[in-house]
Amino acid sequence: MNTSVDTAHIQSLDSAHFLHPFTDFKDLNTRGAKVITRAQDIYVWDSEGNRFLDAMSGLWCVNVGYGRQELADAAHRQMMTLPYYNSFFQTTNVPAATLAARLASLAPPVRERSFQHVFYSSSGSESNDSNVRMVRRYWDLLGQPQRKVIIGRINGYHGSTMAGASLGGMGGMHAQGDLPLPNFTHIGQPYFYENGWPGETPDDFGRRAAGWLESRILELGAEKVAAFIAEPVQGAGGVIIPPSTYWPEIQRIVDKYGILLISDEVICAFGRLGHWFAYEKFGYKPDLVTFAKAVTSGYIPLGGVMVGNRVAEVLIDQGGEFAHGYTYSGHPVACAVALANLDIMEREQLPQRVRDDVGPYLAQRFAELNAHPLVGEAQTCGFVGGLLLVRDKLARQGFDPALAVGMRCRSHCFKNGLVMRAVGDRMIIAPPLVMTRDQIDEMMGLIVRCLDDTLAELRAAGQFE
Ligand code: PXG
Repeated sequence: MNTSVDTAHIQSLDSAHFLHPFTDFKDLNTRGAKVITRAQDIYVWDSEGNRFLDAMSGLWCVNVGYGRQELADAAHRQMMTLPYYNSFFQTTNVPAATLAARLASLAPPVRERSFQHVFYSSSGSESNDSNVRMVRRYWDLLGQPQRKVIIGRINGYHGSTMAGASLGGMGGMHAQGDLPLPNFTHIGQPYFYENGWPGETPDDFGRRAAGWLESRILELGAEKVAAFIAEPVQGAGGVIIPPSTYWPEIQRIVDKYGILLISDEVICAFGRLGHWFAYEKFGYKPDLVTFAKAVTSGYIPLGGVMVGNRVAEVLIDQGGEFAHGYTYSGHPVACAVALANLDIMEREQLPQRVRDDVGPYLAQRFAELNAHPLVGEAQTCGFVGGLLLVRDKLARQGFDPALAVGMRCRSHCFKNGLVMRAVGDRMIIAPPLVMTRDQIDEMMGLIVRCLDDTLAELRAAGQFE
C-alpha cells in the first residue's frame, strides 16, 4: 500500500486549519504535528516511516488491534445496504436492535438491576450527558426533583462536553468555562500512593476513601443526592487502581442512601480489565454503565449507556416521551462495526485472555519495573498499567512539576518507537488486547530503555542523585 505523504505539506495544512483537542495550538504549530499514516496489529507508522509500538491502543480504544479486515467489510456492507437512518420517529434498523440485544446478553445481571436496555450515542461524553438527563428524569418521575446533585471524583474523567467536564474532576478543565455546572461536586480519589497515611494499609485506605462519599452525602443532605459516578479504574487520571476494599464500601454507601450508581466504563469495558464489563471484576452493582471507545475498537465512533432495570422501568412505564437523543443514536454502520468487533472479541476470547493469560503475564513483567531507580510504584489491572516517576523512592518524593519529567520520558518513548502516555509524572499504558507474550516482552524492553534514557538525562542535568 502506498502511503507516502508530503509531511511538510500536511503539517502546514494542519497548523493553518486544524485546532487539535487538548492542545496548545500555538505550541503545536511551532513544532508541527507528527503525521500518522497507517497502522497494523499493535504498531502505527508516521509519514517519515518510523514505526511505534502503540501501548495506548490509540486512545484506550483499539482493543482488537489495527488492520482488521472484518471491521472494514462490516462497514462497507452496511454502507451499501443502509448507510444511515434515524431512530427518532418510530423506526429502527437491524444492526442497532441486534447490538442492543447482544450488549444486554453480555452485561452480567446484578440483582434486580439487570441490564436489558441500551441508549445510544456516538461518544463517551455524549453518553454521560445522557446519563445526567436520565438520572434527573428518573428522580423527577419518582417525585423527588430535589435530588439533583451528582457526585464525581477529583481527577476523574467523564468527557469534555459541559456535563462530561462537570461530572469529571479535572481542575484544568474546570478552570476554563466556569465549570463545573451547578449540582456537580467531587470527592477525593482512591489513590493510595498519594493519599494513604504513613502506616495505613491499602485496604484501610480504600475504606477511608470510600467514606468520603458518605461524608459528602451527609454534608449535602441525602435527599438532594441523585447519583455517584466513577470509573472502575481511573484512566485519564493516570491509571489509578483502587484498593480492593473500595468498591464494596462504595456499594454499601449508595445502597444505604438509595442513590444511583453510574459506572463509567468507557475505558474499562470490553475486555480491558479481563471482563466484558468492569463492574463484574469488582463485584459492584451499577444502575447505569457508560460505554464507548472499544465497543467498536475505535474503528468508528459509537457510545452509549447500559440502562439497568431500576432506571429503565421508571423511564419506560412512567416517563412518556423522553425528550433527548442524537441524530446518530443507533447509527447502523457504527452498530454493524460493533457487532463485527464483538464477534472478534468473542472468537478470540479477548476478555478471558486478558483475565487468565496475557493480563497476569503483563502484571508480572510490569511489576519488575518497581526495581528501577526512577519508579515509585508500577501496577497493572488487566490491560491497563501505570508507573510513577519519582525523585526519591524511599522517601516517596516526587519531582518538581516544573521539570516535566513525565513529558521528558514521553519524548524518549517517541524517540525509541514506543507510544506511552504521560499524566503528570505517571506513565501509563493500555495496550491492544491482542498483544502476544513476545510483544509484551518487546514493549517492556522499550519501556526500560525509555526509563533508562530519562534517568540518564536527569543525571546529566544534575536533577537526580
Ligand atoms: N469517560 C471516560 C472514562 C473516558 O475515559 C470519556 C468518558 C469521554 O469519551 P469521548 O468519547 O467523548 O472522548 C472518556 C474518554 C486521555 C484521554 O488523555 C482519555 C479520554 C479521552 C481523551 C483523552 O487519557 N477518555
